[in-house]
Amino acid sequence: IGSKPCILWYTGLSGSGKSTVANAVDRLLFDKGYTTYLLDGDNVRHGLNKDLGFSDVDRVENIRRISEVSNLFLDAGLIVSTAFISPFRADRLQAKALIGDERFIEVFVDAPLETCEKRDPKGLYQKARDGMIKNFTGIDSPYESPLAPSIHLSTNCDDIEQCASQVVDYLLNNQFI
Ligand code: GGZ
Repeated sequence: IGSKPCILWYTGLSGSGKSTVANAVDRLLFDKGYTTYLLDGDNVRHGLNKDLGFSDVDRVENIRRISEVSNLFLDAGLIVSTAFISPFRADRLQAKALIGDERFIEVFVDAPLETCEKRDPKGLYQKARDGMIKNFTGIDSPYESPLAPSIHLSTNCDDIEQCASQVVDYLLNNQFI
């Protein structure tokens, strides 16, 4: 069924729940009959961007390519979701400028660093604390929180289903779906 193409740009720390929420939202949209596509580390950093690491320069390029690819999917008429840390405000602004203000929905997946560090599903925070991973976001590489996100989710207060329905409600209320 028809939707107004838009991009849900999830941003937040590693372990904040970006991919989990984005997948839950995609499932809800799919069940309603919408055509969606989700870009995340699994399908982008292992393929298109496998030449990139986690230096500032590489993260900027990571986000630039993701913005361009998202824009192509938007042209195809899909509801696109991207789930990357995207730690730099300037890069998110650039993505927004490329994609267009009216169809760029910034979703801040907010959880305190302590919470993310406690979750540590892949043990990466521990490795970063032990100095085995350098430039880890939140530890020795910055995360610049959105100042005025379209949607602000708190994954330490609300569960995944509650967060996902906040996103779907936003899409409904703003006539994207
Ligand atoms: C941050 C890192 C790093 C460093 C590997 N810093 O929890 P994850 O594992 O699955 O999500 C993190 C993912 C971040 O990739 P992004 O493409 O989203 O980052 S960015 O937008 O900043 O370009 C984490 C893993 O990769 N990871 N090393 N140093 N996260």
